[in-house]
Amino acid sequence: GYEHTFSLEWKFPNDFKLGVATASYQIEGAWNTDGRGASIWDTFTHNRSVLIKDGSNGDVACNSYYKWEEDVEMAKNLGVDSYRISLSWSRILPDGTTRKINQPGVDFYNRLINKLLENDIEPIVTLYHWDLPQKFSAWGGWTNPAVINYFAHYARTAFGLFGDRVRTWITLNEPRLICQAYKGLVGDVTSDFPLGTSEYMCAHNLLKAHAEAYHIYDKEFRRTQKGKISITLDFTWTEPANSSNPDDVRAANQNIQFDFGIYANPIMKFDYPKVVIDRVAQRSRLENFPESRLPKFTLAEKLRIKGTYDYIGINHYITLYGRSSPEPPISDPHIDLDAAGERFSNPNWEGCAAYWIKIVPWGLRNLLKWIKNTYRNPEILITENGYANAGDELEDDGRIRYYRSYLNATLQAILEDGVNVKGYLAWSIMDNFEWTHGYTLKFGLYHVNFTDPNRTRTPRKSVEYFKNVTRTRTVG
Ligand code: GBH
Repeated sequence: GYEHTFSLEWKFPNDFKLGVATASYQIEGAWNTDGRGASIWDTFTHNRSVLIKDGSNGDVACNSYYKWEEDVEMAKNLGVDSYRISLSWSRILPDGTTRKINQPGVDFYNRLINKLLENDIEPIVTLYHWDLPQKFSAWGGWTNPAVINYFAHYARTAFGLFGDRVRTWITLNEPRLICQAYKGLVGDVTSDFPLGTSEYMCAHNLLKAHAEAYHIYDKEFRRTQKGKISITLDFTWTEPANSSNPDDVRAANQNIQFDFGIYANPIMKFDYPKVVIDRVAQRSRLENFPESRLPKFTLAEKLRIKGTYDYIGINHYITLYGRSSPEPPISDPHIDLDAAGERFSNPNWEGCAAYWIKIVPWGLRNLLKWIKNTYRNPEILITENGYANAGDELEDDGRIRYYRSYLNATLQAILEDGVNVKGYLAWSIMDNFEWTHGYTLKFGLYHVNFTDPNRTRTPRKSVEYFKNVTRTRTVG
């Protein structure tokens, strides 16, 4: 059953991080200020604005490059323990491929990190949240293994510059999205590699890049900086449509392995999941490829990737049902055909302005239990979870219902299921540039007025709710 009882007795443990999350391109603005180099998102939004719902871009966004002090005050007002940011690679290393450091960009992050610490708020820092330096676009972005060493250099640079004050690092945000949407949905990247191949080349390179960053931290910085480092994966929970039907159970698991296991297994176990290796090999053979479209790791590479996590970061928004369906016929290769299975939502679940987000708190609880059981109870940090409005309303009772139920599911997972969840970061502290949805979807606890040059922030009703959570450390 999926009973969802609320208990006001339950408290978030003292060391549990209650926080909020942001990302550089979505909030900073100042896209060509103070020496920042261009990223694939600048180019994409400028050249292909028809693909952005409202034709907008992140040139100004929330203007947080200038309004960072106010952002920290908002975080302080919310009473959060942690504030997740991402670094803009091209603000620090404008070209991406040279050692030249852009000091004003470094100064910006120093000011922000220091201000957070002065206010007793822990900065949680993501190295890469999709804004690849433009230079790499023509190289094929992450489908090109040459990017790995440049990322490693960037990671080392960031640890050296900020690691004396950062205790929680995230290498990559949602590699699946980077790879599966790179042909247009996630920035301007040119690649001739066809779908069905590119997703796997990209995943392969990202796993190696993550592992390099981890080992650099481990070898060169951990002893003095004493932090933790891992990756953030998105997790769409897929519940078997009929859990007493073994075919549905298998189909649901297969979808989870193609979405999540493809990254989690090499890092938390060893190599890609067997079902992914087998299915891509089998379909590649039927498609007449000389070898599997899924690249192979050498033994040395498998060992280098294995264990590169101090915790696991999870972004969670979506629960779907999964059921078995006939093997898709052989046609143009695509990772979705390799994954097969059929996924669907329940029209009775309460939704929000983002069509893909429904309020299904038991999905979070089930996925947390699944991680515990599948990967020997790792430390988990929920690095994003959130709800969207479409309009300018400040009375956001839906968001309050959403946060309350997902925070409660998190508590149930900790207290009843013994899952080792160490934090929950709400997406997001304020409305921001929602990628291809532009400013049409508003995920903020704070409303931002994007027609006002001052980008005025106004607390929504949910700010009061969240303050009560951080004050009482209960779901209220
Ligand atoms: C996260 O992933 C991101 O990390 C964050 O930056 C983002 O703001 C947040 O979620 C809220 O969306 O209409 O075809 O684009 C987002 C991944 C992107 C997956 C939108 C679902 C909807 C399908 N999501 N996508 S589409």
